[in-house]
Amino acid sequence: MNVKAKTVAPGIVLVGMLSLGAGTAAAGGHTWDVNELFSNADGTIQFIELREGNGTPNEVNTQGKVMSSDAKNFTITVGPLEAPTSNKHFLIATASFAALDGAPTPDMIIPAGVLPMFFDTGGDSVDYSTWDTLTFGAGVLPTDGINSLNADLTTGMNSPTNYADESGSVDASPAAACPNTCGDVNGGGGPVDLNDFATFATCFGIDPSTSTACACSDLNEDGTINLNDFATFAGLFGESSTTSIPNCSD
Ligand SMILES: [Ca+2]
Ligand SMILES: [Ca+2]
Ligand SMILES: [Ca+2]
Repeated sequence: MNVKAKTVAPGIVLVGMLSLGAGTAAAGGHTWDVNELFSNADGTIQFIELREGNGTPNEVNTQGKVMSSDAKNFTITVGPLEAPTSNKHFLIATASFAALDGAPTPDMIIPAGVLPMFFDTGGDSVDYSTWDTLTFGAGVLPTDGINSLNADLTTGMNSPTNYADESGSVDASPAAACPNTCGDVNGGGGPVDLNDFATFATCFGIDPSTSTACACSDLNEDGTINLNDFATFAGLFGESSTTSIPNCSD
């Protein structure tokens, strides 16, 4: 009995020491803060920028951590990260954000199942696995598609930064409705001419909701700029756009 106790106990102590070593000294993942939140008005375009705020080089274990809002959550699947992590950023964003001009490549895409509005623009708490939470009330989060919310609840131009230190800013503001008459793609009035075609060609294939400059190229106002619009455009070519109906889809 006495002999048995002496042989088992050291083994338990050894396992315990190994577990402790792996969990603390070797690598962690709990000093990441929710640093910046961005959303457009309908919550279809969002990003969460985390930042390692402790200057700690080995906080590589982001994988398995849970991002949660009051109503939704998902698990971070990216990691372990490559050290050093000190003061780095980690960008989690919607695929719709990743497609915008000026967007740095997200480190992880927010799963479609928690969209739109992973976090509620009207007030929410965004939490990184209980290690850090950014809580904001109604009217605090900008939704103009330009500005974002910082951890100190100040706002400013969105500044997404990823783990590779690529940063940028996006314009997710809603495109204005086309202010021109039908077929006057580039504005300025006059007949529908090659200048209008040049703008149309530039906008072809672009989502008009992401570009105010291309709003007039979606001639049938169905949210895409494609051959159907070209057919309408071709039919108007040479005509005086000032006499056209103001809205091609009317
Ligand atoms: Ca930022
Ligand atoms: Ca024109
Ligand atoms: Ca169209």
